[in-house]
Amino acid sequence: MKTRIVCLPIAVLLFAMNHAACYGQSMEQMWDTTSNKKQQPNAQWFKEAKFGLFIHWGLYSKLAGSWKGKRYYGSGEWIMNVAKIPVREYEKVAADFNPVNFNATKWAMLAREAGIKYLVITAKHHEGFAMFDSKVSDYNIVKATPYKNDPMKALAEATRKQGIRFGFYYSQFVDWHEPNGGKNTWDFDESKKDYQLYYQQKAIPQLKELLTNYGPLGIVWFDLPGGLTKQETQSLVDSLHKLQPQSLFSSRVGQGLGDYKDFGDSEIPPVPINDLWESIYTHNDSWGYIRHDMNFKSSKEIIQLLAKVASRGGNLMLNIGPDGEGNIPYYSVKYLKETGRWLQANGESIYGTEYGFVPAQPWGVTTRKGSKLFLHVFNRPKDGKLLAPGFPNAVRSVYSLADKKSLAWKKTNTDLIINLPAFKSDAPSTVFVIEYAGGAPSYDAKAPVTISSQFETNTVEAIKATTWGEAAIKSITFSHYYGDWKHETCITGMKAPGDSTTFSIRVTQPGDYSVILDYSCGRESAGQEGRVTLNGNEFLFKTLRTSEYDKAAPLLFIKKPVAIVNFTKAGVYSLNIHPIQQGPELFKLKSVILEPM
Ligand code: JFZ
Repeated sequence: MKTRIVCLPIAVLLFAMNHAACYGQSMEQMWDTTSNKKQQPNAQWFKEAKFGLFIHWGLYSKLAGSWKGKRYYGSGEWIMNVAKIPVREYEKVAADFNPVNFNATKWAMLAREAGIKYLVITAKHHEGFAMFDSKVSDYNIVKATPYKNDPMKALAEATRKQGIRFGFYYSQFVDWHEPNGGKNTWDFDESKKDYQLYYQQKAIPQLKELLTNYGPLGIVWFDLPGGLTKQETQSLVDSLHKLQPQSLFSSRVGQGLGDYKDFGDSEIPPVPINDLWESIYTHNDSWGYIRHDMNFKSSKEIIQLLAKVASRGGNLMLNIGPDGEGNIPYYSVKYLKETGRWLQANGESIYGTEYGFVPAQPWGVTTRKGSKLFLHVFNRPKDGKLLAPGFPNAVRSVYSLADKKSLAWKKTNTDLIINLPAFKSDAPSTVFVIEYAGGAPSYDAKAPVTISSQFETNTVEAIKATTWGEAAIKSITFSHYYGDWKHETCITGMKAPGDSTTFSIRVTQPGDYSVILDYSCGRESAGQEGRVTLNGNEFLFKTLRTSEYDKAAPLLFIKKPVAIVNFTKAGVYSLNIHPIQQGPELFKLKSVILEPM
């Protein structure tokens, strides 16, 4: 799993940016992020939904990240694999699985209150246990637990009552319980497995049960393709789509045959994309419940994440992990409700929107619907004058979304400057609306990055770079604990003076700015000299060691000031970075930060 996953983000980036060849071929089989590009007849709801709830719930939820007195961190639903628990022992967890506090109506009402439009729950995860009434295998919640009920039936009904689309996650290939299922190597010999038999006897019949017995499904969220050729995958997809032609299949069905693309945790495509796509994040560090995992994202983080994903044209599906008794963690309930309260007032700027044509600014991001551009302001400019650059259209009106109060504005060429009212600077996101005339201009990925003294900090992200020679923009993948994958887009491969990186920046106020490089640098790379050129000045720096790249450990970054630059006038400048000598890669550069002095 680990060796394969490093390839995925590269492919993701390639797909988003249309770069050259991907080195990973196994990724195509395992972590498929491509979609069939076919117009799905029922995709509109998904395009408009923007906010989904993912639920990982299974026997692992009962284990809660502990096995035989030992605690595990990271992806809790992987505990059977990580602790190499034999099938016969793991099966016994079912005898104690009795989620008496599960209440489908409560869960669905929470989702509704949170502003969720679709919900996807694990019907069967890699552990192989069916959380539904299955005639195909007795290893299911009705037959094997004291609970004896089918919570999926109740949830399918309850969500529909709340107007929420319902869907199932199903691990179609990985099944650690079955002798012929994928990836249990501690009980079974992988080379002796007959995947076809497993698909015929368990995965396909169970998927048919799910697509037959639970009413219309918005989504079937396949996870981890494997063991099937493209043709076999095609016939699986066809036979299932016959049961529910309206249902959308996730890209991890494999072989490019999914109806929409999925990105992984902390992975948002760096530039807007038009196709159907979704980013999945988990609320804390694990997908399945872990008692000792309290690293929950605040409602402010969730709201900004949602806006950021929407500003690139996608959906956010946020995961929560209920415990083995059926309780949703306290902070998930709390922060989801707070997110819902924000959406109550500001939903118009999220639901049904497309990416905004004004690229990310130091103050925040934009979304668009019809002739309205929504400004999601995370940081208020100190003087209250907000710049929306790249705005060729005539402006009809500008107002606050919450109270509809109109605001004064001024336009100079394609710069629109809005006088913001006072508002709470620590609000998660304050939304303003511009109603404009004419068609939406296209998104300019090459627009210079705004640098303004009205903000404490201005970040120029790696994705904005133009690279030369061997320098390249890459997504680097690593985890902290286990399976909690992080992705950072960085500039890599700067090994010689010609391997350089250029950013176009637009400084909106003259003055002194500190130039800070945000990078990661291993032992081999540390101690090399590089040069920043900006505004006719050259600044030398020497790289500092942060950490070695290891996909199973945190990748550490340092924000290192390397220069002060004085701009005597506002304007567009070119910022270049390169090594001064040939050597190992200078560093992995995440961003350049400019801060007014
Ligand atoms: C897969 C599963 O293995 C995991 O248990 C969970 O269900 C998750 C939703 O999906 O894991 C992945 C796969 C890819 C990424 C992250 C988690 N990724 O690319 O970031």
